[in-house]
Amino acid sequence: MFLARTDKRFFFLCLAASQFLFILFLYRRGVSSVFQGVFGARPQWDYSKTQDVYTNLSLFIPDPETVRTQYCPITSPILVGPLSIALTKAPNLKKIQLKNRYVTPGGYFSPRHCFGRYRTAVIIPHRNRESHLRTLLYYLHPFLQRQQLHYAIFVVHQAGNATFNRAKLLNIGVREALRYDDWDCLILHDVDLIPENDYNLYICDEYYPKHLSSAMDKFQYSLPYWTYFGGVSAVTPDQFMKMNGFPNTYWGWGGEDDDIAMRIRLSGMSMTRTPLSMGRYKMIPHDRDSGNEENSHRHNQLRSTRKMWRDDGMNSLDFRLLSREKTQLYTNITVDIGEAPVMPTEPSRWRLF
Ligand code: UD2
Ligand code: MN
Repeated sequence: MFLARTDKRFFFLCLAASQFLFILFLYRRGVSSVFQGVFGARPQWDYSKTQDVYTNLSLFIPDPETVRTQYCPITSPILVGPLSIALTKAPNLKKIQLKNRYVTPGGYFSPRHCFGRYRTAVIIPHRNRESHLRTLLYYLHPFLQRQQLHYAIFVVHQAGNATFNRAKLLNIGVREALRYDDWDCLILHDVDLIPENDYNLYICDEYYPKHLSSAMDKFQYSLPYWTYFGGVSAVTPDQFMKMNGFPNTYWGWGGEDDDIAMRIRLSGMSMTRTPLSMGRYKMIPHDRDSGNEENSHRHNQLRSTRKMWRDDGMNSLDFRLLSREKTQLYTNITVDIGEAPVMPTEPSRWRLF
């Protein structure tokens, strides 16, 4: 039967409306769920069923007789997905060491039965957060071992009481970490963020900087805004140098993450992200630290990123190294990074800082 012209119109209108509703239905859990729904990828993770982060690691106790002959598989066979995380009490260092017997001084690890396919350096900016650091080390070491990475952990410690400078510490961490090994991937990691899913691999995207902490509990497991790049990210040394590293001039809390997001674009790259379903993190609850007060210049600074990024970064990095020390669970780098300059009110003069 042929439909009358008005019936036809009504029919197509209904069809379009139902398709629109269907897309809205898929979209309610984020863009990645549309692809998963349509292309039949991995089902949503069930975060009510979690496993201990040390599960199965004992399967990889090295046999002294065995000689490594092969690379580890591309995807580690012992990943478990959602992990149990308890943030009540930070474990002591002794306990963490006992649980991670194959981590060598400096916080190094290399899979024993196969050659690690990826070389990853984790860099953590730090001051006065010892209990957070212990919690992170407790969860991160087994997490990285499950992924069968060749890795090391570097903690960059800002000495003194001057205003904190997260991005400058990360620049220093990169420069220092590259003295130790030829890393494929640099993971820039807040001390208080614990990954909840071990399929969130700590390896880099071949082409673009990657944001790993796409879904944090403090933002109800969604992105606070589209260009957000705070928390945990992964860049190759080449990508890092291409954007001249991070800015050195953001003293105190805020703004540096948005500057980083802008320099990615300004240097001709884009940003990739772990899908929200996997990029989940718990942040250890905390108040704002003293010495890390809000940076009141950040909005003005962000207006001049376009002019500044080529001059402010790895090529202008200067600091005083106070010590390099290999502790059992990480390499500690203590630095004097100076003090926040008194900012002139005229933004065109900021180039001098
Ligand atoms: C958010 C971002 C963070 C950064 C910051 C603004 C999240 C989860 N993270 O963190 O990436 O963009 O805003 O600067 O949204 N730290 C110390 N000692 C201090 C102060 C800071 O170790 O006294 C380090 C530590 O690694 C910490 C990080 O700096 O995780 C960021 O500082 P924060 O945790 O106080 O700021 P937060 O949670 O708002
Ligand atoms: Mn925090």
